[in-house]
Amino acid sequence: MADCIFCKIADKDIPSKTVYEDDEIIAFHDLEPQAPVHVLIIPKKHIASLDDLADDDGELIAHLMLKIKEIAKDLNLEKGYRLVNNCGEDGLQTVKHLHFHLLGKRKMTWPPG
Ligand code: IU
Repeated sequence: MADCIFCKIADKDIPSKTVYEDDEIIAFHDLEPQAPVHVLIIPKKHIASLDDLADDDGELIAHLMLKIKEIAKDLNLEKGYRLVNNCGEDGLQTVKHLHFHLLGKRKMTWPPG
């Protein structure tokens, strides 16, 4: 999508610190990390949010989820991590391209803000 910053990252029009990439997804370091490790995992295909997933996106999302545990392993998050998806206005989603935050290397707190 022309105006989408994460589509531009996926297309390499904007550089990112990529930690994993294949034909379907890309994972890169967040520009404003909220933990010592803060990586965003996105589908390359533009999907605005979790709410906008279509029934036939199942394989893509399963692929993305299964890669997250590999990425966590590659990033040495052996003590655990948090996976976050902010969806919509109340979820405080700021970038309207589906993404999952992978946060690690610090003890998280609960409940989230
Ligand atoms: P959110 O779930 O939509 O609130 O998160 C968007 C994230 O994208 C946020 O953590 C930003 O720091 C991050 N980000 C980025 O890494 N690079 C960018 O160019 C932009 C946002 I715009």
